[in-house]
Parts: sequence; structure tokens; C-alpha cells
Amino acid sequence: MTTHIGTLTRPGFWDRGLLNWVATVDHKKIGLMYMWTSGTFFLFGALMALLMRMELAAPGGQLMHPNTYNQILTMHGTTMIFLFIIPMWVGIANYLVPLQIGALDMAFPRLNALSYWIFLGGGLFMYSSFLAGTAADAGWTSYPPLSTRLYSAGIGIDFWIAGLLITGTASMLGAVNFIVTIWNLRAPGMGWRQLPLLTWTIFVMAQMVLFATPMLTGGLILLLFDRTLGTGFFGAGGDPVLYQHIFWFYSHPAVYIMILPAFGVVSETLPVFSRKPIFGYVALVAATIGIGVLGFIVWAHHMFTAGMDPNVQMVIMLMTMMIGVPTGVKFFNWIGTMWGGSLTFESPMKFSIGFLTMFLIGGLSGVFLGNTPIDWQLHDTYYVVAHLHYVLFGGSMFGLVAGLYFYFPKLTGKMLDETMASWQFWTMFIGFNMVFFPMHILGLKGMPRRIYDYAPDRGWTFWNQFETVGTYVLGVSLILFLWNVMRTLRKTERDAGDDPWEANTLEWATSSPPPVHNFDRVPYVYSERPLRDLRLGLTGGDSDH
Ligand code: HAS
Ligand code: CU
Repeated sequence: MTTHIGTLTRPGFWDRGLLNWVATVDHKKIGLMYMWTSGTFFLFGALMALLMRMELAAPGGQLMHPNTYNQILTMHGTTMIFLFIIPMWVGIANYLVPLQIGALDMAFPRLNALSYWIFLGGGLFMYSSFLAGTAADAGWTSYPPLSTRLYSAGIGIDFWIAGLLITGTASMLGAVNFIVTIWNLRAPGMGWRQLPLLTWTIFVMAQMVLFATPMLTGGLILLLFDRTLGTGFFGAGGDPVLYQHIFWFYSHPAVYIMILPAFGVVSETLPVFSRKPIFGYVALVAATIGIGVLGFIVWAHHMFTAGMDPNVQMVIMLMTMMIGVPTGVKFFNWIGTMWGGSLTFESPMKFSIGFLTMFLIGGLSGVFLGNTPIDWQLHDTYYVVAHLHYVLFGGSMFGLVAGLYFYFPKLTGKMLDETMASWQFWTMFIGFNMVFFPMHILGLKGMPRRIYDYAPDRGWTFWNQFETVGTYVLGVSLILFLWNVMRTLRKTERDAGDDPWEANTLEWATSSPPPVHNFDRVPYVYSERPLRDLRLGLTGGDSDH
């Protein structure tokens, strides 16, 4: 397939087989490569989760050496955050943002390809530490002194640092690209008030990436100096709490980087499957920006127990409570969108509702943890592990799967099987709650996080066993999803059509999958629902649809 548009033109040699993917600068292919790569990293992350749950199923050593457990714990968290959720959203955004705004491609197609290859290199580099014998073992937060040479002498943490520096570079390049694309390449008529809500969340997310990531970069370089050059920024003679400030100045915004696109996805799906306009478009945009700003001033709620002035704790606590407000605004708008609508429960809607309910639980446990006296009790217990999985799995992951079901027909032209999707939803919903709800109870019973074993007389055994069984249920759900995807990809007929869900935004105006140049003709945009305008002929016959 040869293309004829500007920089996209490629000679025939590069059009063949794999070369076509290696040399591509098409945002859709790059998006798919991000998605396949991060999906593969997810499988490794999930395997490590399974191993941890098998180890914790009963008191006493089961499978592995304690240090192996630490490595698996660290690489599980790192993989899920840096190599799965964030790049998966980048992939989805890569595919969809230019389509949603009616653009030909990203603003800098070559930079886009470069970002992907740097990301892949960083991920593989980090994983190669397994081949070198030791992976990082100080948790995904890598706090000194645990992460200093004194406590972790192997090569693992050095690989971890370098890997993150590389993938961080890819993130920043990608962020610049998204910002410029959304700023400059919108379709005629599409002002900020008409920008699709998913694109809005990507726009804010990209700015958070751009402002937060340099902080992590700086911190990691100093940590690397401590480990390799014998400096004392955080380690011997230095200040380990300084590392925590730097780390969380990045990583707290990072949690909203992981949730904002999920907010975007449900803001797209809920109106479609409620057959109503989104309730409170402006409020939703304002809340997205509000979260983006507030996300930068609450980082110290991760450090309440690190020894902090009580007055500072009070301020951080209040800020942390405040971030529930824009999130709550979103919540009530989503409920307002569904209220009185003609709801249908196709797979994207099921997962969107799964998102709403599960993220609510995670958000509320976050508010509890934001209260200093409560956090003094619960910090570093399984309660925090429960919170982070309700927001990241119950939130980001459910939102992600909703998005995958919603957009799969656009990406492939084929519809996934709804019966299997339903089975997948229920196994995921039940398995998820089996694994993670009891973690609240275990945390309240004092079970610390990041342990590889526990004594039989602590009363933690039953719920740990229960959680391990839940992990198998989640495993079934994952297999159902992969099976559904593989089976559907092998189907020959394209049964989806351009707009299977009767959706609202421009990506549904073009064919499924879209042609290389995205649109034969970009319609003029009059509202935030240009496709509905076209369907109902509200635009004065501007189009032949
Ligand atoms: Fe969090 C730890 C507080 C949202 C992810 N969070 C983590 C960690 C991760 C994570 C990964 O203050 C662990 C890091 C590690 O490894 O150590 N988090 C919050 C708060 C919110 C929040 C207040 N977190 C997220 C999101 C994440 C995420 C989103 C990723 C996707 N989190 C904390 C705190 C810790 C923490 C402490 C440190 C714990 C420790 O000790 O280590 C908020 O953004 C949540 C807002 C959402 C809601 C729900 C919807 C709102 C409605 C409005 C009405 C509700 C009101 C609340 C007014 C609140 C419906 C008051 C009512 C009550 C009934 C309480
Ligand atoms: Cu936080």
C-alpha cells in the first residue's frame, strides 16, 4: 500500500511485511505497536502477580527465595505502571486523537515513531536485567537507602534507573507531540468547546507528563550517581526524604496521568450508551484541568509518616481532600448523563459501569488515606495496596477495557463477540473484587505490604488464600479476552461498519479501519457531537453521510 500524502510517501521497498511496520510513521500503526507492546508487557506483569499470589497463598515459603520475591514485586509494579498502563494509553491516544480531531496524522510523525522505538528500547533494557541475573528489588518506588549500593549491590537497580530514563524520554517526546497536535491540527470549526472529551483528557495528561517527568529524570540521575559515583545525595550522608519528595512530585501526577484517559473514555461511552448528550461538558473539562493542577500539590500525602511538620501535613491533607471535588464533579456529571437515558448494556457500557463503581471505592479509600491520623495507621499496610488497585485496576484498567471494546470495531472493522465479552466482564468484576477487596481487611488487621511471608498465627491466612483463588478467576477473564480478540482478528468478514455504536465524534465518520490518510473528507464541526449532527442532518447538508 503506497500513500501519497506529504511526508507519508514511502517507496515500495518499505511497504513489504514487517518493514512496513518498522518504517511506519502512520499514527495508527504506531498506536497499534504501542498497544501490542504494552499488552505484552502486561502479560509479564500479570504472570509476576500470579507468582506473588501463589507465594502468599499460605504461611511459609512456597515458591521462591525472598529476594526473588522482592524482584518480582518490583518488576510487577514497574511493569504495570511504566510499561503497561501509561504506554497503553499513549497507544490508544496515538490512534484516536488525530481521528477525533479530524487530522491527517500527529503533528510530528517521525518524532512519534521515534518515541515508540525509544519506549520499546527502554522497556527491553529494563527487562534485560533479568538476563544479567538480578532485577531491581527495592519496590517500584525505589526508596533509598534500600536502593543504595549498600542494600542492593546487584546491577538490577542501575538497569531499572536507566530503563526509566529511556522510557521517560519517550513519554516527554510523545507529550510534546500530543500538545502540538491538539493545539494546531483540529478540524475546521472545532474550537476548544467542541474538542472531544477523550482528547481533552489526553491534552491535560500530556501537559502533566511534560511538567512532571523531568523531576523524576533529575531524581533518578542523582540516585544513579549515588550508586555508581559514590556521591551522597540520598544515600550515605545525604537525605533519603529528599528522594521521596522528588519521586512523588512525579509519581503523584503520574497516577492522574493513568486515570485521566479512563475518565476520557467513559465520557465518550456513557452518552453513546445512554443515548443522551454528555451532561455538563464544560464542568467536565474544568474538572479535568482542575485535577491536572491540583495533582501537582498533593504529593506529600505519600510521606505523612516520613517525619513532616504537622502544619505541612495539615495543608497537604486539605489539598488532598480538595482533589476529591473535581473528581466528584465528574462523577455527578456521568451520573447525570445516564439519568433518564435509554441505557443499553453492550460490552463498553458494562465496563464503563464497572469503572464507575470500582473507581468510586478506590477514590473513597484515597480520601481516608489522605486523612493524616488514618494514614499514620494504614501507611505501608495492605490497605494502601487495596486503594491503589481499586483506582488503577478498578479505574484505569476497567476504563481501558471499556475503551478497547468500544474502539475495537474502529481499529479492525470487526465486532468482538458480545457473549464472551459478558463472561469476561463478570469474571473480571468478581475476580477483581475477590483479590482486592479483602486487602482492605488485611490492611486493617495490620498486614504490611511488600512481605513475602507471614506467620500462621496472625489471622491473615484465610483472606490471603481467598485472594489467590480470585487471581485464578481473573486469569480466566484474561484468557477469555485474549481468545475473543484472537478469534475476532482471524475472522475474514468486516461486520462492523463505520459507526456501529451510533457514536458522536469524528473518528466514526471514516471507514473502519480508517484509510492511511484518515479521512476522504473532514466535515465542518458545529458542536461537540459532529457525527450526530451529520446523522440528523443538523448541519445544513454539509456532508454526503
Ligand atoms: Fe491514591 C496512595 C490519596 C486517587 C494511585 N494512590 C496511592 C498509591 C497509588 C495511588 C498507586 O492521601 C500507592 C503508591 C505507593 O506505592 O506507595 N488517591 C488519594 C486521593 C485520591 C487518590 C485522595 N490514587 C488516586 C488515583 C490513582 C491513585 C486516581 C491512580 C489511578 N493515594 C492517596 C493517599 C495515598 C495514596 C493518601 C498514600 C497512602 C500511603 O500511606 O502510602 C483522589 O483523587 C480520589 C478522588 C475520588 C473520589 C471518588 C469520587 C468522588 C465523589 C465526590 C464525593 C466524595 C467526597 C469525599 C466529597 C473521592 C463521588 C468525602 C466522603 C467520604 C465518605 C470519605
Ligand atoms: Cu498520591
